[in-house]
Amino acid sequence: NEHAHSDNDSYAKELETEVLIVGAGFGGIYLMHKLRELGFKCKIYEAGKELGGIWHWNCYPGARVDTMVPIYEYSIKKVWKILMSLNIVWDWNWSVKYPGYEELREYFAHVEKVLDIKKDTAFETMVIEAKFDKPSSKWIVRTEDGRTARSKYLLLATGFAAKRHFPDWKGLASFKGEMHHSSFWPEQGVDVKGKRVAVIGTGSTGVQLAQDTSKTAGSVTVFQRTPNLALPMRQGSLNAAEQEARRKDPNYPEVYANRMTTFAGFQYDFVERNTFDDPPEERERFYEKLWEAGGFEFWLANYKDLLFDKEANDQAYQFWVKKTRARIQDPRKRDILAPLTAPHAWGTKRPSLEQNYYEQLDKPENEVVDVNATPITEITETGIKTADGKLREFDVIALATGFDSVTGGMKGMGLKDVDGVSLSEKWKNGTWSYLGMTCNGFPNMFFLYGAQGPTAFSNGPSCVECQGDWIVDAMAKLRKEGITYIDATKEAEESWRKNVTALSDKTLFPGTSSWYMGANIPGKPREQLNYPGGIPLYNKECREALDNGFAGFITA
Ligand code: N01
Repeated sequence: NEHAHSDNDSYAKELETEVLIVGAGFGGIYLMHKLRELGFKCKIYEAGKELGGIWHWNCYPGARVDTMVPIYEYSIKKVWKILMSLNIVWDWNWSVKYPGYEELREYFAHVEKVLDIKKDTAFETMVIEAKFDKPSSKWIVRTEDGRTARSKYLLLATGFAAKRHFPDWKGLASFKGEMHHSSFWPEQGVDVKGKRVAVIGTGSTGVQLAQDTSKTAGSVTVFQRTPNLALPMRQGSLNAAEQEARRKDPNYPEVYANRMTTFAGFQYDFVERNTFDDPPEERERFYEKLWEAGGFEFWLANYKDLLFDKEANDQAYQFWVKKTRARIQDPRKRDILAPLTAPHAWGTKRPSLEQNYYEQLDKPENEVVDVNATPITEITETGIKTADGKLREFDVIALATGFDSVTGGMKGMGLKDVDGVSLSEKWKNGTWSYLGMTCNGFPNMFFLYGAQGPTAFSNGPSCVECQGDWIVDAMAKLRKEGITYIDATKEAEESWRKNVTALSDKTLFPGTSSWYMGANIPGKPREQLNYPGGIPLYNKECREALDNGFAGFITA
């Protein structure tokens, strides 16, 4: 490794740096860029081979973002001081409203051209331990291949989906065909033409995988535990000239600024009316309008009580079920994919954006297996066995079984606090953080897009920029005030956890078994893992802590 990267000192066996960032996705890149502008010396350790985080890992068939561009991109505008010319990251034209992984990878290549991140990044560098050394007041970080980094600050930008989940089915390793987890799909792809494909799981990933592979596969069998209450994406192409013209508008940056004013960091927000404020015909017209607009509008631009009031929520479900059932001819599949009774409050699990998922699964060669009625009991050499004793044979099995989301990545990094206690021990019975960015006992460490931040309830880039700006401002303030040590207090953590829980308890989220609540991993504590108060309130709470002289922190 050292030899291969001799021109890049980020791979040094003993690395000394002011700031070590872990992860080179949206979050890590943003932090590096902003900190460099302020003169901080930064390095990134990244487990993958390229920039892009989840878009580096995700190359399963149909992988595509469910958030519309340009709000799913950086707001960064960079001035090259030496050349005195302006070079901007947002100067990028997309071909479609919801780009696929290939195009997102091109975007990250463009980001690299402008921001020059790779020269300070060590790829294929997996962190296995990080502990704070009290005498030197430095983080000592070890990598899988035996390198060590020492840094004043440790910033974690490892995302919420860094640890894959494989259910412990009997015989999982015995399958003789091709079997891949969605986030570890072979780069060269898998030829599914004419083949018998199984997709296990119907989260955002499973829906895209099934929809896409069914175009060419001989047959697709979806193993569904919970129906995805998916929404029509309404994909559309985008024109370069129009995008360029739009960017010339002096008000264009408002596109990004507006994200910080909405609950989920989108371009739209819940309306200021409750569901039953409107008479039935008007409500129907309103739902219809959201439905036609497509994307997440039916979720995030809906009535403001959608995620708070069970009866209001059921109105939305009834509309969804009527629209969706009309698209499925096979009565058995219709009942599995879109049951008349809501399986959970609508929108308390992440709805997928689909293009023709229901029509594809409706085709006679494809099958939907309800694994609640007949759970998977075993993976055999040739296929998947269910509780009714039936063995279905396959050439390819796609595991779209998700992640030990939000906390799994950070728990798996070997992080140790000032007393040598591991984060996985600290979080064994539940998650404690302060502001969703710091942890008591882990001084000079900040994380973003993780536990108890807006994370999964937010557009990724919006969350990253909101939290990233806070971290960068906090570090600048520490430097200005000559503070070299900062640690969240236990009390601050307790009250942040209470805050997150109280906000969550007002919503319908706790009543649904979802990865938002940690419920997808056997034995994982059930708790709200994301901050459910929306970006504006979150930002206000975090800014107050900063403006009030690092309230909730011990500094030295
Ligand atoms: O993972 P998931 P994902 N037996 O955890 C099922 C983002 N993302 O990779 O719902 C049978 O959502 C499980 O069933 P259930 C996005 O935020 C974005 O799809 O727990 N089934 C579920 O159906 C997303 O939410 C994009 O009952 C089992 C599925 O596996 C997040 O990442 C694309 C099982 C896992 O779904 C995670 O999405 C992809 C078992 N033992 C991902 N265990 C876009 O923007 C699990 N399942 C498009």
